[in-house]
Amino acid sequence: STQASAQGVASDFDVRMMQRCLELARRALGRTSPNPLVGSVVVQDGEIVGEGFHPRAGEPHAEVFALRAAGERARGATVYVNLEPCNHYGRTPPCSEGLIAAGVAKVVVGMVDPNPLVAGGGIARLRAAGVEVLVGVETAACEQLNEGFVHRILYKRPFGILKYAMTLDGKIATNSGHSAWVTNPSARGEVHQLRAGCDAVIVGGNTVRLDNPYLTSHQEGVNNPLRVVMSRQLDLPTDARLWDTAQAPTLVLTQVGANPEFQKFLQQKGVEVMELPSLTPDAVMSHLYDRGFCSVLWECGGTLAASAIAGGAVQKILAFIAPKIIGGSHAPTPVGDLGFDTMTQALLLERVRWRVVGSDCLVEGYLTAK
Ligand code: AOF
Ligand code: ZN
Repeated sequence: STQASAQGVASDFDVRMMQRCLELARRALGRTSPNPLVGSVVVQDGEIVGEGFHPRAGEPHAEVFALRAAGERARGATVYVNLEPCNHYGRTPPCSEGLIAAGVAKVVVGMVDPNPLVAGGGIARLRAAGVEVLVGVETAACEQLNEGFVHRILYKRPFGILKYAMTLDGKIATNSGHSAWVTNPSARGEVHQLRAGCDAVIVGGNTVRLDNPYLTSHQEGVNNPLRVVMSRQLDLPTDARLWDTAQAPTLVLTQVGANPEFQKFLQQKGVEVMELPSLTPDAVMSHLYDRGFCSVLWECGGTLAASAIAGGAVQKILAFIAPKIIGGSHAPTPVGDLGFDTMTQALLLERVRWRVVGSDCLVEGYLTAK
């Protein structure tokens, strides 16, 4: 019937409302893990009568805030939400029941929740109660916003992003290790924004010694990720900026029994130190999963980057390329030895995008497990 086909089609208005959901969801950027970023809008007679977003795990879900704001005007309304409403008792009660109790007529869902506790159950529950449900509006944008959450749910590891900045001749620093700066200020600004959306940023000891980075988001009121240093020997400087934990917390991961004196020094500085039985990228990601993290940024040098890639700890690559030439036969490159001898072994990026950032170029793409 005409009615059935009309029900299944998203309008331009639906698209705009879903984009509004994503905008609302992003207000909690970097603060919701292990939960997803979710925004919701309640519409009555073509007008927004309530909005909400999920502020952090343990707090009510987006739909609850939006329904509260709409009050009685939720009856007969259409509710937009970028992730399928939940149907389980977690830290909070099921949103499916809340939507049914509020008497909404229709729910428009951006994407199905991959969480096995939900996974289509929320949609089925709503339909069983006679609520019309439209699924799949702005799905690609919804999936990208929560790619960390989705990866965490599916693989029981945080989503790993490797970010690096290199010159046009493929170097991340000069022969001497100097690297401030490869890219222009607007590219560095993008990196700060990227950090705001991540739960942790990881470097190795070499980056601490050579770059002495802050690894913060450099902006008031936005999330700073946990700064993680991987170091086997703890042969690290005493005056590193990362040991100042006033701006953001720091975690040093090392191997069992490493440099007890330095461990004590770090702890006195307020730096958390943890010994892992084996200090591999996967062991680190496993630990960060246990902490409830969704997205982790690798901002390390080439040696650690290669082992993170080889260890399956990198799902996405962001390469900033600056139109500079520095040469140097010993100048470090973004990815160290992967043990490949022929071009046929090359890791191929998928869903590749290019864009200009100031005077630099950003290449983004996804690695898939071979
Ligand atoms: C929604 N809207 O705003 C969020 C959802 O422990 P809980 O009760 O917070 O449940 C967490 C799970 O609920 C999370 O893993 C995800 O599947 C879903 N999150 N769902 O409908 C929201 N934050
Ligand atoms: Zn919910």
